[in-house]
Amino acid sequence: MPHDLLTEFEARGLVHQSTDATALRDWLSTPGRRVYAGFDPTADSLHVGHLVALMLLRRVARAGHEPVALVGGATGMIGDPSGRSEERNLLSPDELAANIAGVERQIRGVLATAGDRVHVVNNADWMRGVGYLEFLRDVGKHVPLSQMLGKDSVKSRLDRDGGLSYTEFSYMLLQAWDFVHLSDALDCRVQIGGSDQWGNITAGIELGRRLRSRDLHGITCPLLTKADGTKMGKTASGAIWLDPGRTSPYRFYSTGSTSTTTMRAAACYGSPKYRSTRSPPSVSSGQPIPPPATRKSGSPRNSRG
Ligand code: 485
Repeated sequence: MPHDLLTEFEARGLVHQSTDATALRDWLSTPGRRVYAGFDPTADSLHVGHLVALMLLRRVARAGHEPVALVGGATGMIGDPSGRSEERNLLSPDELAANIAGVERQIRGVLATAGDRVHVVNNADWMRGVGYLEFLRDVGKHVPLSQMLGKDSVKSRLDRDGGLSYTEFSYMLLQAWDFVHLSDALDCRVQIGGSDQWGNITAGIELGRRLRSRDLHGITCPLLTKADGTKMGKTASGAIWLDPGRTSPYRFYSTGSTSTTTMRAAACYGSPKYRSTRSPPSVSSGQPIPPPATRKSGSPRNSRG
């Protein structure tokens, strides 16, 4: 009997928004359900923000289900505008290939001990060879413009100088199609991601309903934030990479312990009782570590992004 994954995520403070909880629980009450999260190869290493999603995938396996990690070989060619204030530069084919290899290696590494029912897929495998006209007819035709314009990732950029290109605007269609494709190919009906992914996840859910009359589900987790509450990513002050050659283990733990989410995420690893039984890693020298900021709560559930 698998344990209730949604309840566990909630108890750990790892749910920011979700689709209908009753339907989700019902779907996850049967073992062996596939749950996916996607990772775009924007660098040759993942960073600590991605680790939160990878740990959720490990929990998916522990709960008796099958994690699906998607490497965005196709979406990485475009670049997700979600949570970004500026247009991205396109990566060269060589950069992309190196990034895909690095990201895939790390994903496999983190999920290596998550059991033998781990799936690692690359959306280039089903997007390569899809023609533009075919995509417009089969996918674009079923997505109302009003829905696309209503997404935060689009609205926030349209209001700014520079706006966003048609290419980045179209990104959500690719991710939406991935979800439908994975529901066809693997019967994968649950997608997880950070809170910035809600718009893309719900675009897939709506497409699944329109194209397949199928119920797809989504869960987002809070974004990893720094002690000052801002998003922890590839910032000017430097990302916290998973590649030990980029961020040493020493720096990883000393910086990570200033983040409440990292500590919560770290607590997720060891505890059977949904509570941390470990103290954060201690540092014997170097900069003193400021106390973590308290988490802001009260974010809405089930609202549209
Ligand atoms: O079908 C999919 C194709 C691509 C993606 C997801 C599903 C990637 C997604 N659009 C994305 O950009 N994710 C970010 C990334 O890859 O860096 C981060 C999110 C973060 C968390 C993490 O991936 O910003 O919230 O979801 C795993």
